[in-house]
Amino acid sequence: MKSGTAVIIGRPNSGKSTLLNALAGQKVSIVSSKPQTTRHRIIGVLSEKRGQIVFVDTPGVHKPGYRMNQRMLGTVYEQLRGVDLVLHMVDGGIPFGAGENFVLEMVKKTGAPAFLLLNKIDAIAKQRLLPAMDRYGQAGCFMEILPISAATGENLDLLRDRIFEYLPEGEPRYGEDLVTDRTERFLAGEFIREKLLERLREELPYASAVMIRRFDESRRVDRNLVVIDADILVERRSQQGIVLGAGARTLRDLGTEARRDLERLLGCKVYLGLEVRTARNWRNDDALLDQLELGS
Ligand SMILES: Nc1nc2c(ncn2[C@@H]2O[C@H](COP(=O)(O)OP(=O)(O)O)[C@@H](O)[C@H]2O)c(=O)[nH]1
Ligand SMILES: [Mg+2]
Repeated sequence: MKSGTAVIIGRPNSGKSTLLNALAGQKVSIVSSKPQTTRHRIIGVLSEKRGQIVFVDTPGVHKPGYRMNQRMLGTVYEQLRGVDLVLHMVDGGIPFGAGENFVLEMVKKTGAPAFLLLNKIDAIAKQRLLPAMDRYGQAGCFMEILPISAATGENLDLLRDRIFEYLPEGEPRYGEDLVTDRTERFLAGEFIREKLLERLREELPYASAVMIRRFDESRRVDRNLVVIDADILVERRSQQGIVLGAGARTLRDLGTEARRDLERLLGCKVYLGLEVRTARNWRNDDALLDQLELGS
């Protein structure tokens, strides 16, 4: 049997989390059009007769400014140690540039076999594919260059086949039912944050976080109910108003949508209590970042 780890790296918004979910067959990593949606290392496990692939999703690679971004980039570097395969993902619609070169240099440094995944081919003109594939071919460090669509699933069967070819022989590391190693409590915070990101503009997505205060399963078996209390953290009082919206309607709608997703995730009823709280400078507060399980 084949068994190993494939780390997905790339710039923000290239489609890494969408790919992870598609390959894991379940939503484990949240997706949005906002950069910095993924702040953690998330795994998605694919188990088949021919073996097991542990996919690792990572925060997008970009220049670190805040302490949080430094810690996130640290997470990426850590994941690249001792991996069996690197999947460098790019948005096929964006021309090659300095940002992409930064990722390319990271890939080269790992010394592991690497694939280049040219994503979003559903949205780009076919005649732009070949030149883009050529450009990455020149880098000389990719075993495969594959055009894919994480969103529609195009070429993902081929991708799986190629990955299994390159993985070493070995025993599966996780049970075949395991899809991710993150706790339900952690995923709950992420699912709420996804709904928040969909509603927020500009700087606010970066300035907000979700902290789960209570994840109470005591009535899960007899009443089929999980009670979740969460704080939405923002950096300024004025941002609190934006999250609440007129008559607290934004927060209420967000809560309704998040609750539906959570009920699907947990397979039971969910009571969700949301509050908005100002935590100035939380992005530079190591104690808070620890509580949010953000890097180390
Ligand atoms: N058209 C198209 N959009 C995609 C594809 N994959 C991802 N996206 C979109 O690109 C945005 C960023 O996706 P996400 O997975 O969060 O990217 P990440 O930041 O690299 O994890 C989201 O709006 C996705 O819906 C794709 O194959 N085709
Ligand atoms: Mg992501």
